[in-house]
Amino acid sequence: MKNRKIAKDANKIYDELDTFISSHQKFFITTHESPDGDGLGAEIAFREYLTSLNKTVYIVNGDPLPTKYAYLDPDNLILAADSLTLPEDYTDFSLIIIDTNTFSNTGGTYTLCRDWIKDFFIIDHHEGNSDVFAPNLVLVHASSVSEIIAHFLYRNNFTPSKQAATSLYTGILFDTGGFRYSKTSSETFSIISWLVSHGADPTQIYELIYENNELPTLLLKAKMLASIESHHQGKLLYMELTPQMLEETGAEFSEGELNINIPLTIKGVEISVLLKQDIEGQLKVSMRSKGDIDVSIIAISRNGGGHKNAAGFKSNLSLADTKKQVLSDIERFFF
Ligand SMILES: [Mn+2]
Repeated sequence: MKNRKIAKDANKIYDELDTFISSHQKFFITTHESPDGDGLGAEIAFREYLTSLNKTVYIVNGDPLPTKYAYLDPDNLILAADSLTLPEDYTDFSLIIIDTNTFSNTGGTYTLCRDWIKDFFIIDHHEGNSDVFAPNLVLVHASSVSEIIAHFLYRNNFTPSKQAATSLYTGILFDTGGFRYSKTSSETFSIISWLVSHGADPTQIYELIYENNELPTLLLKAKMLASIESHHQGKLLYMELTPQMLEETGAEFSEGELNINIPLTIKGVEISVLLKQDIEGQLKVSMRSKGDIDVSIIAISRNGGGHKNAAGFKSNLSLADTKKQVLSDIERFFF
């Protein structure tokens, strides 16, 4: 019965998204900084859907497409906010924000649009309290924004191309860690079945995401693992991803970020903390937890966001001071 209620609520907000789409003709689609497989896959599929309705659509992101996701965008549809020449009628465009509920998290797109955008709509699955008063489709029980959009397209009797099905499958696979994380549900698997029936190839997508790494990525992982510190009798593992590590290995920042999940594979670990900074980027803190430990409390208290088991925030302090601060914040879970 619980699922029926969720389905009913979702239908109501799917209607709101339908209304938003039908009341606009021109759209920018964007996702958060350091875009991941979920945000990117959802953008590609949602663009295809809007295009099928004869809408004008540009995908505009604050950060470039990570190399490993090039297969999601063979036609180079994803544009860079910092080098975009706005169309003459740009003020007619509305904005669809995917996989974050905070406009400012879209980085370069926020800078590009914040002064003139009249309407935007948020599609997301994260908890957090920013911008939620804007029109939105936020389903925090969903495994991924790709799952939300796949359900929405299915409900609207849309037939996805193989490319769109592949993109949405990628997003769900990525955000569920290969159908393992706690929000993986029967609804996830039923929509996965639909995507496979429209051409998403599980073996091929698995190989593209998980067996397509470059040597620098492995060398970066080695350096990050070497930085691990154990706290609270091994319940908390702390790790770093520094600009120096990126310079020494030549690896991409987005590859290093994924290593935050590795400490959770160790027996007895309840929280994984990663301090990460791209070359010339801002220092960020990412946290992952198991079970009932709600790390989003810490992220939100530091003006960040996320959900119970995965959250983060940006820091303007030095790495050493940020480390001290977050380790102190986290003590609340162990005393
Ligand atoms: Mn996501």
